[in-house]
Amino acid sequence: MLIVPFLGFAGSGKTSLTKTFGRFLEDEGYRVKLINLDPGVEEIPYKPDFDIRDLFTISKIMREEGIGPNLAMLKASEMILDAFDKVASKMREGRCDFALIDTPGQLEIFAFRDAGSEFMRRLRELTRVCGVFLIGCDVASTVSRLVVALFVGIAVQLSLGVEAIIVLHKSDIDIGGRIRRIIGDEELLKRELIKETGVMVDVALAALEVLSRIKPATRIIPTSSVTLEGHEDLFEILHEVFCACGDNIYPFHFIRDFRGT
Ligand SMILES: Nc1nc2c(ncn2[C@@H]2O[C@H](COP(=O)(O)OP(=O)(O)OP(=O)(O)O)[C@@H](O)[C@H]2O)c(=O)[nH]1
Ligand SMILES: [Mg+2]
Repeated sequence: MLIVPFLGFAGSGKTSLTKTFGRFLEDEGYRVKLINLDPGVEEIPYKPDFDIRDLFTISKIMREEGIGPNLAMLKASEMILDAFDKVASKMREGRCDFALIDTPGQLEIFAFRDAGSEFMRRLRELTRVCGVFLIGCDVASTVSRLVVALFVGIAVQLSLGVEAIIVLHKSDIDIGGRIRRIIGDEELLKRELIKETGVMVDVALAALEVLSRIKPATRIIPTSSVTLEGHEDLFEILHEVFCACGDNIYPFHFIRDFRGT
């Protein structure tokens, strides 16, 4: 079994890609389990095999504890960790090739909290884990934002201790393919970045310097839950991980390089 957590900014398309990629895998003949770990979501467009909302929801925490949504989200991240054994036993039930995990809307409550990295550590003890980090084409309204999003994608992998394939999601709105050209060509990315003005450009340039050290190991796939672009490519990369006997797609050297060890 390969566990695939979908990670990304709020609204980046995690839930949609969990649904369409899950369906894609099933059509390829794989046994797939869909796990919803977002206690804040109102409606999900797929039938989950495990739904954290059966245990608690954000509105229930708010009501019972008399707290606001942000604090409730923080509490929820601990409660998700407490539910680990239930999630694990659901994944182990019957046969399963891919377990796709739809993570909470707010990236930070899962990716940058101890509970999130502990959850991932326990998942890795079960079997192989390879995340998918989504960058929605709608965040790439400026090149500096795109670079910062890429940087966050790497930071999330380091914080969670899990490798992830970065996808440029909602590729159907990348009319003319400008964003995918920029994201796939470091020189073009730099040229477009320095055309922009404002303080974000300096931040993005610094981020780009770090990224250029790790980017050779990173292939970014355009995906869309509308046109289904990229599902095959994503599958191929995950399939390599699925078939690898303990070898992962991305050598962990980039993490070592990043840490300078
Ligand atoms: N054009 C386009 N829109 C998409 C795509 N995938 C998702 N969306 C839209 O983006 C919005 C957010 O999608 P979700 O799948 O709910 O994203 P999410 O990351 O799960 O959102 P949260 O869990 O609330 O953070 C919805 O309006 C989707 O219809 C896509 O591939 N193309
Ligand atoms: Mg969602």
